[in-house]
Amino acid sequence: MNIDQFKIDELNHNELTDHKRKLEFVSADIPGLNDVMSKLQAFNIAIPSWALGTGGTRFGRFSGGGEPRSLEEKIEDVGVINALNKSSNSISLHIPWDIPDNATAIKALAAQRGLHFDAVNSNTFQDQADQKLSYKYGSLHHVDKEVRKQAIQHNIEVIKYGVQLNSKALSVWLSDGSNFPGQLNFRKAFQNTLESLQEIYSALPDDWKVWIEYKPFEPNFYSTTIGDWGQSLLLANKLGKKASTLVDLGHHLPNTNIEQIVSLLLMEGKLAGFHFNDSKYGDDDLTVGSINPYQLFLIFNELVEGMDARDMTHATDIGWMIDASHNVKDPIEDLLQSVQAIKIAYAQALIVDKAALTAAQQNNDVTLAQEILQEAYRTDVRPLVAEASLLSGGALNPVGAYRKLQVRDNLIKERGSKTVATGL
Ligand code: RM4
Ligand code: MN
Ligand code: MN
Repeated sequence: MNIDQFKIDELNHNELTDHKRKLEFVSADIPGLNDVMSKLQAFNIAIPSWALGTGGTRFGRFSGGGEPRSLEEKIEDVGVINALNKSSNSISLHIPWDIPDNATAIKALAAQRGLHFDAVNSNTFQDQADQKLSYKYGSLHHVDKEVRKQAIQHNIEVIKYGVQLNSKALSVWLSDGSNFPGQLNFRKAFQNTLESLQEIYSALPDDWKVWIEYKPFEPNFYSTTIGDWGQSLLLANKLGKKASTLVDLGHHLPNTNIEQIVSLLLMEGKLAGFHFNDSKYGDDDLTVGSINPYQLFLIFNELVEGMDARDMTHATDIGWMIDASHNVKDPIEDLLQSVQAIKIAYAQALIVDKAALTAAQQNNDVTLAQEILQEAYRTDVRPLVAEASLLSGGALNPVGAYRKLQVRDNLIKERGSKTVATGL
C-alpha cells in the first residue's frame, strides 16, 4: 500500500500548534540549531528485510496479520516506514531469504518509493533444501575444505546479487563455533575462516566493502570463531582496507562497554557500521532504546566525537542498520519506534557541549564531565526529531500516524490475516 502525502500533512496539521510550542521551548537552548536539524534530516537507518515479519523464538512463532509474503511486499512495507519517518530510505537483504529474481524490476519498485539497497547479508548458518553439504559444524571455518568452498561460493553469489541491486557491501555473520570443549582447534578454525574470507575478499568489486560481524555465543554455546571485536578486527586487519568490523549491539556479554569499543574501532578506521537493537540478556533483538537508552546515547556520543575527529560524514560514512526481531509487536511499529530511538540518541549526542567536555576531561573534573553528558541526555529532543521529519515530509509522530491511518488493517485486508514472512 501507498500512503498519500496529503494524509500525513493533514495529521501533521492537527498537531502543529502543540509541536511548535514544544519546539520553541527546546530550541532556545540549542546553539547551532540549523546544523543539528540538517544532520537529523540527512540521517537514515536501513531496514532489514527479515524484520518485517513477526519473528519467532526456538519455542514458537506467533505470526501477525498482513505480513509481507514476498520481497515486493517487504519493499512496500519499508516504503510505508519511510513515508512516515523519512529516515529509512534503504533496505538490507538477507540471501537466500530474499532473493531478487528480477533485479531490474525490484530496483525500480524500490526507487518508486525512494528506496535503495543497503548491505547484502549472506547466510551460512542454516542449511537450505537444495544444498549439498551441511553447515551443522560450521561454514567458513569448517574442517572440510569442500564445505568451506561451498560457503565461499555462497558469499560470492550474494555479492553478485548485491551488484545487480547497487549494494556496496557484504555483511558476514557466521554462527561458526563449538558447543563443547575439545570440539574445535581454535587456531585452525580461525585460520580457515581467514583463508575463506580472503577468497571472498578477492571477489569484491573495487568499490565494495566487507563487514565482519562478531557475536560471543548462540547458536554455539562454548565458543564462537568470530566471538568478539578483537577477533573481528584481527581478521579485518589481515584482510585489508575493504574489510572492517560491524557492531551489533546485542552481540556483547552483559555490561560490556560498547561505547569504548566503538570509539577505538573508529580511531582505527575499522568501524563498518551498526546493527541496532536493544538487549537485557543477550542477542534479544528488542526495540532499539527500549531497555537501555542511556547506553545508546553514550554510543552516539562516541560516534559523533570520533567521526568528527576524522572529518567523516555522519549520515553516509558508516553503515546504519536495524537488526531486530519482534515476537509480540507489530513489526512496522517496532521499526518505527527503533528509528525514533536512534534519532533521539543521535540528536542528544549532537547537542553535547563538546568544548566544555574536553575542558572538563583535561582538568580531571569528573563531576562536570558527567553533568555535561547528562545535560544533553536529559534534554527532551523529541521536538527536534519531529521537526526534522516534518521538514522532510514525514509525520510528526510516525507511530501515531501509522495507527491513525490504520495501516495494519489495510495490509490485512490486502494480504490476509494468515501470512508468514521469510526470516528467522
Ligand atoms: C544474527 C546476526 C546477523 C543476522 C542474523 C539473522 O544474530 O545478528 O546479523 O543476520 O542474526
Ligand atoms: Mn546482526
Ligand atoms: Mn544478532
